[in-house]
Amino acid sequence: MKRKVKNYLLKRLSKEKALHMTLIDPEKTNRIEAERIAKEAIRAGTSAIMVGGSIGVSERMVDEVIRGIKKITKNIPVILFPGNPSALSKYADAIWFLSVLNSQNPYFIIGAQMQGAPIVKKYNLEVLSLAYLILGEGGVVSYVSQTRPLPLEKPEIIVSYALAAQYIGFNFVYLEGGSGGKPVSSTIVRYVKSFIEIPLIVGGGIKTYDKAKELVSAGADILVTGTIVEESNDIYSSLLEIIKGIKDGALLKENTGLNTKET
Ligand code: 1GP
Repeated sequence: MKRKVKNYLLKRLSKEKALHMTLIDPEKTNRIEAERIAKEAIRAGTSAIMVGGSIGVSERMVDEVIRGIKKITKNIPVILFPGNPSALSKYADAIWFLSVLNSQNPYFIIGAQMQGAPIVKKYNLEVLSLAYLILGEGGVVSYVSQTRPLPLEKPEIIVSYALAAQYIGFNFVYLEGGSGGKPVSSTIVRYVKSFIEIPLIVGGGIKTYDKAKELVSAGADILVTGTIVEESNDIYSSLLEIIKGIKDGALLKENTGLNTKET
């Protein structure tokens, strides 16, 4: 089994303590725009580009966007972040093979994954298994995936899901506050991180230096930002601020109890 991207991420995590990933939604971004975003994001110091979206994304659209990104870089991995099993691309380096663990519908927990697995095999994509938990406002993805977002005032439920994910064998946990929504609180991040050893990814509504620093110092290992690259007139400066927040947060990081051993 390929482990190139996983090892790249764990190696960088062990050295830098926290990373940034840029999310590009092919429904909102064409190939030319994707090239521009990738160029600026890499210049600002992003560690990987994620490609995917919840609605209106086809395989052809994903192919186009990734081919654009690949023109810019061969060194920064492109990781699929699929909203459905028919929006996969053979041009990606890896896939977040995600299960929406708190969906109310088994299709989003294991059905879509079963449909997509043979395609992942055929395209020879590296698999990064990911427990995806939707919290708080949840946003569009919570409607699409028929998920009742976990309540922020009940951190014990969120922690229990994250821990269960680790025990089942997922390699990463993602706390999703919903694209463009209110970010997950640092209290939740700190609490979840005190229970799990696998890397913790946090996304949804992160737009400022302060928020990035706060989440990372509380224990987040990877921050994902998407909306900001769609809205900003100066992608480089906006991402540079967030990545600076991540680096400064990493210096204060309370819990680095990560199992970052390469496999
Ligand atoms: C969405 O967590 C990601 O899946 C990114 O959220 O678009 O708010 O940055 P934003």
